[in-house]
Amino acid sequence: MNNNKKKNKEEKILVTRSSMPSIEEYMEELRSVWDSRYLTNMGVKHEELKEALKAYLKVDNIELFTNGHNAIELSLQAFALKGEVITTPFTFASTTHAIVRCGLKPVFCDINPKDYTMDPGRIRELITDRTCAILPVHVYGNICRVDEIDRIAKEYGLKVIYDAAHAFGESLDGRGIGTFGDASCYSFHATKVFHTIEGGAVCFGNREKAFGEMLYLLKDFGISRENNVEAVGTNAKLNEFCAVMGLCNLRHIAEEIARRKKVSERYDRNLQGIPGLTLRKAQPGLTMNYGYYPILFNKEIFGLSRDEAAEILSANGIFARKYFYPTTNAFDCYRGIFDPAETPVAKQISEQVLTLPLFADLPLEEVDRICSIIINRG
Ligand code: T4K
Repeated sequence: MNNNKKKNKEEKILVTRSSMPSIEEYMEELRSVWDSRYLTNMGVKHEELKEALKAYLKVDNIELFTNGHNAIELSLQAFALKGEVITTPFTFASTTHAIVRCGLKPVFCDINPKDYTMDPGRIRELITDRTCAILPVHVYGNICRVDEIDRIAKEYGLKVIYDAAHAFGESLDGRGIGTFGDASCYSFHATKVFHTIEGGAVCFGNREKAFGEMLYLLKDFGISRENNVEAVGTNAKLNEFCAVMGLCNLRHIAEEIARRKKVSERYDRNLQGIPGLTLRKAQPGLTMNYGYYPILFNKEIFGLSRDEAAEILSANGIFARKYFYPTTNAFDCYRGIFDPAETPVAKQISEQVLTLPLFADLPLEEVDRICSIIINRG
C-alpha cells in the first residue's frame, strides 16, 4: 500500500472545513443572549454584527438574512422587478433558482474563459424590452467586469444585483466589492471564508434607501409595526446564535484569509506551469479572499480529464468538488426550458473544472500530497 492510500484510511480531506472560534469565545459572546432570552428578530447581536460588517466590508448599508439565497430572492423582490434577468449559468443553483422563484425569466449570458465571470461583450445582444436587471456572479471571488456592466446597465436603465456569495471582504483598488451595482448579495454559509453558520447579507448604497426599507420589511413578513403589514414578506431573519458566530469569526478574519492565502500559494507553487492544467489568474487591483481553488483539466494535453482526476483523488480520500457542474441551465428541473448549448464557454469550463480542498487549517504537506496525486495520477 502506498503512502497516499495509507493516509486515506486515516482521514478524509473534504473540499472545505468550517473555521470555528474556540467554544469558550463563542460561549462568552453568547452569554448575554442566553441571559436575555431574546433569541431572534433583530436582537442586540444582530445589530452589532450589522455595524461591524458595514465597517469591514466598506459599504454604506447592509441588511442581514438567514442565508445568501434569501438575500438574492428578497433583493429581486424589493426592487419589484418584472420580466427578464440577464445572468450567468456558471454558478451555484441558488442564483438561477432565485430568479425563477421570483417569477422572473433568467436569460443566460456566456462567461469569459479567463475568470469565468459574465462576458459583458455578450450582454447587449441579450437585452430586450422585457429586460429589467443583470445578475452577475463574482465566481470563486473573481470579480466581474464591474465597469463595463455598469456602463451597459446605465445605458439601458437596468438594475445590477451582484451575487457576491464568494467575494466576502474583497476589494477592487481599495473599494469594497459590495459597493458595485445597485445591490450585492453575500452568503455567510458554514462553508464560506466568513460564516454565521447559515446567513447572508445585502449591501447597497445610500441612493437605495427605499430598497433597504423594503428589504427590512420583506425579511420580517412585511410587518412594519404591530397590527400593520405592508408587504408580502417571508421569514428571513438572522438569529442571535448565528450573529454571535459572525461576531466571533469576524475577529479572526484577517488570520483566516492569510492562512488560506498560504494554502492557495502552495497549490500555485506545485501546479503552475504544468501543461494542460489551468490555474486561476490574479486580477489586477483585486484584494482576494482565497475562498476557492479552481483548476481546469485539459485531457488532451494533461492526459487526465477532470472526472478522472476527481476519481483518483477520491480513491485517496480527497474530496474535491465540481463547482460548478453542470451549469444551471443544464439542470434536470430546467430541461426543455433552457439550452446549455447557448453558453458554450460555461459548458466547457464546467466540464473541466475541479475545486481543490482549501481551508485555513489544511496542512501544507497535505497540499503537497494532493498535488503529487494529481501530477503522478495516483
Ligand atoms: N450564490 C452562490 C454563487 C453560491 O455559491 C451560494 C452558496 C449561494 C448563492 C447561496 O448561499 P447560501 O444560501 O448557501 O448562503 C455548499 C454550500 O452549502 C453553499 O452555501 C455554497 N454556495 C456551495 C458552493 O457549497 P454544497 O451542496 O456543496 O454543500 P455540502 O454540504 O456538500 O458541503 C460542502 C463541503 O463543506 C463538505 O464536503 C464539508 C464542508 N462543510 C459542510 C458543512 C455543511 C463543513 O465544513 N461544514 C459544514 O457545516 O453547497
